Amino acid sequence: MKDILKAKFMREMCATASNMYRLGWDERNGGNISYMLEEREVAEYLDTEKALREIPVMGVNSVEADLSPLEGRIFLVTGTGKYFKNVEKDPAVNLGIVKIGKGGKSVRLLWGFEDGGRPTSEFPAHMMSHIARLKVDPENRVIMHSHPTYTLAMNFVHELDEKSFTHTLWEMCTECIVVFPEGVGVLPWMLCGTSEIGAATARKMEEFRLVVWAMHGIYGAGKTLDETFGLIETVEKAAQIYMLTAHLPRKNTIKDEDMLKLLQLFGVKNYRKDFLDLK
Ligand code: 2HA
Ligand code: ZN
Repeated sequence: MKDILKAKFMREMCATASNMYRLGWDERNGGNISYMLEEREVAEYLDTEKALREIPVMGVNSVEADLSPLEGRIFLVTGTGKYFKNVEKDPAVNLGIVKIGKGGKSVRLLWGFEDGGRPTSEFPAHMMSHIARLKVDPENRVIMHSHPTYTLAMNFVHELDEKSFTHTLWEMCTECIVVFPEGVGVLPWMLCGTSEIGAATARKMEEFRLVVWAMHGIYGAGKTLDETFGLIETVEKAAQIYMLTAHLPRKNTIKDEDMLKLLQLFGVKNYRKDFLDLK
């Protein structure tokens, strides 16, 4: 068997967690990532039938979550209580590879969580989001949760309706509307680590790859770690520009007609027309 610490998926996961930490998005144990792996890629490194232990699916407390649509699927996932700061220097303690068990009520640990750990407290929200995204995009592989600073700051001073929040972000960077043309979903403040927030996030994920958890953070979904990171990074950049300018007199703006020209130039058809105010 090959050395799993050298696997491309492992190196990418470590680099992503380090980047997110250094950007200040994931203080202490904030944030979590789950990355669905193909059985054949994992089989180069591990016996995918050999479980080290069985772990019940839970959030902060036990939860009601039906993960049966993911039965047999394998995820590389960050651990509960673990710090993104430490993932790269000790992946085998801070990360785990789990296979969703029969009926979707527990997971089988194939690798990692070497100090007795278990998947992130947001595991139900992640898995329900995977189920929702896979229905609309069979190539989706990644769910990522983070606490990006300016996105959070914006939650405290901007209206939280999806149209208005998305429109402001689109106005802040020329390419925002091309990067997330479907807009950004917004959930009100809710208790985290529960199946309620998991189900609410998953419902939004049928429509959006980005879901803001008001005054908490953001969820992103994508085909790769890079794509998902890039989505959150783009929202965060736009939110930063908003927060740097919101208190100053606005002299210029990117107009809705300009946004439409961008969509046409990049051939983007599936955008939220109702989030634009076109004459
Ligand atoms: O894992 O970010 O939302 C810590 C969190 C919970
Ligand atoms: Zn969080």
